[in-house]
Amino acid sequence: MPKSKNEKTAEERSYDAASRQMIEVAGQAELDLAWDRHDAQSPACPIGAKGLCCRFCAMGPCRIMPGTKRDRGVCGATAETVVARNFVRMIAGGAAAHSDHGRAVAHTFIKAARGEAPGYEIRDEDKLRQVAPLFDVETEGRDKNDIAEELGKAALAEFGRQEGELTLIKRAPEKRQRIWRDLDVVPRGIDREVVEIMHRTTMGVDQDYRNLLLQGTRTALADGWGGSMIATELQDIMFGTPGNPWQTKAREPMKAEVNLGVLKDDQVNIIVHGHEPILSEMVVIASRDPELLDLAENVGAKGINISGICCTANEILVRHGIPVAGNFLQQELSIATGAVEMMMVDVQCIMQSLTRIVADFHTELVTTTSKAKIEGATHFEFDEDDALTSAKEIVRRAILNYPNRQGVTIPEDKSEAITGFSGDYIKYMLGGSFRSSYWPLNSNIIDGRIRGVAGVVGCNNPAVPHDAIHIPLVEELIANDVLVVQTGCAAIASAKAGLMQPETAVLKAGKGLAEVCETVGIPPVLHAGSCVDNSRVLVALSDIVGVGKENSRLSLGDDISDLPVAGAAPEWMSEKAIAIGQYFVASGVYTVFGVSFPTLGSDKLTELLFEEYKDIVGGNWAFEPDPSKMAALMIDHIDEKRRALGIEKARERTLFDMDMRRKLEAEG
Ligand code: NFS
Repeated sequence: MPKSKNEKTAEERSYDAASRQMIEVAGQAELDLAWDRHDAQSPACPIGAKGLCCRFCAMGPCRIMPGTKRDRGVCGATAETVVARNFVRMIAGGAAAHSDHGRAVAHTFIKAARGEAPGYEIRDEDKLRQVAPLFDVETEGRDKNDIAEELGKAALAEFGRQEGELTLIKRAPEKRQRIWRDLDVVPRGIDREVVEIMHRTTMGVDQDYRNLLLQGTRTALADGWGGSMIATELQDIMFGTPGNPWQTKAREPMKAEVNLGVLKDDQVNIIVHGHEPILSEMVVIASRDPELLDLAENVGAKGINISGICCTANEILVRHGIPVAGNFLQQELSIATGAVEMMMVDVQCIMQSLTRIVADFHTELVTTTSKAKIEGATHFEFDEDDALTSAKEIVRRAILNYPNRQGVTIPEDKSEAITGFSGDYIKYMLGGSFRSSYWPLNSNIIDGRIRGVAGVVGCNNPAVPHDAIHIPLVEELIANDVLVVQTGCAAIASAKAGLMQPETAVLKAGKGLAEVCETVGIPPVLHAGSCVDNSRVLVALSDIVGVGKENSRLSLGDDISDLPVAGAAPEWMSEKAIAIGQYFVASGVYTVFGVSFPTLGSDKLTELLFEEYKDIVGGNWAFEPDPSKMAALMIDHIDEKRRALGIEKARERTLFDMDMRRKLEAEG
């Protein structure tokens, strides 16, 4: 099939040099990429894009067009109701994905504690003893596996819980908890909230957009403070907390290489792609097996090179420094290098198009879980009861595929990044082992060296140039003394662009931020992990509020909504991003999304999310596709919060224009 490969140049499609090179290579080979399919799908249906298409019963589908005779669905549903239904179903989808991941981790965690899952163990006992009391699990004088089994069961029970409040809600500042209780949005159980959204959005149930949004909020909170937080905490205990100085004893940041240049032309390349680290952790261990290394040598390879794509990549990057081949829009490009013996996938963000691309190469696409099979891929059910044997079998298969390699084009581009900034590690970096705390951060915010903190997270989306919104946004934020914390594909974008190196502070950060980063020895852009690890940010924000309780001189208010912080997902595409955005907003964080916004079909609903929420939940949404305007919105918000705290110093906003960027690039 002839491809629309020339509709846009590689430069217009991606900011990233390695991706540009591979887009050209793929174009010459007439490979069909996400960008081509996006062009073929354009223009997008304007009704669906604004959330105005209702397909929830067979009287329609109804396309709601406010201001015309089609201003209601067949059942009479208004634009507000239809847009709200679609929006909260996105939240349900995102929360379900994160939470089902959390559930899978809890299952393995319990087996590991019982010794029923060889290869998995409780690695971070300190964190185990920190988290267990949150679930009222006694730790005194008990063996770590006993504690872990009880903790795992308690965590698992949160999913099916029917009444009361989710346990980890109590980690939020007290004022925040009161806001939620007053609104009656405290989640009762993780699964229950998702199911209730599905119920309320079927034909003829909840037809009040405000009421639908309350349930959307409750479900999003069940994700951030429930399913995602359980995933993060149990993974840390089982696989090790990123950068935990007490656990690794290394007290050194994790260094790793990022971008397609990590693929090796003389080694067996295995890419792990998806989200759950349960399999990839074992594959990393299997790849070091002497027998398999011998086998690799026998087939003519100099070793076995594991790298990752998407959040699986982030999980093994932040814990083991395993290289990252790329973010979401690089999954097809990695195969087009011809250098990948196997792409092994589990769940989420895996494009079905991979089966078409691998058909042109020797690469084998392997699905590993019964939850996510792809027609045309090889399915190899991963047995977690005998994980290492499963992992070794998969790795062996990849090795045996090495001799089938034909032409290889691996871009040279790769960057070094310092990663693994879990909350524990940031506190340690700031305060040392004896005074590990966020107090130095509060102090630097109060004296103005650090203006505020921004979370820049989320995906790639072929609707906007790849990484090209992320990078200028992050650069402009740090140039204005805003410390940036990142997760997901956004973090990979910055790592590729070299923004996660200590020298970035001197080269690109504002004077105050650079000074702090140099003193503490951190880059101004911190990689905190995968998308479920956004829960780390919630805990960090609560801890920053907590500093003020211990020392009023260092107080930044008594709620997350008082903090000079903001969030953004500049290139989002997944329902998971909407769930994350809603739980940040509902936790009191101003959050800006780029690309497009799925409620623009209803003025009233959008007004509720963008304006009224400020008074209702203390955080609100905004939509702005331009990175510089997005930075301006976030910085203005941070300054407004500084003024309210009485710590604002008059200063100009540094506009990071093209001239400045070119100058810096020339210097760098
Ligand atoms: Ni997050 Fe991770 Fe990437 Fe987006 Fe997908 S990988 S869970 S959803 S695309 S950031």
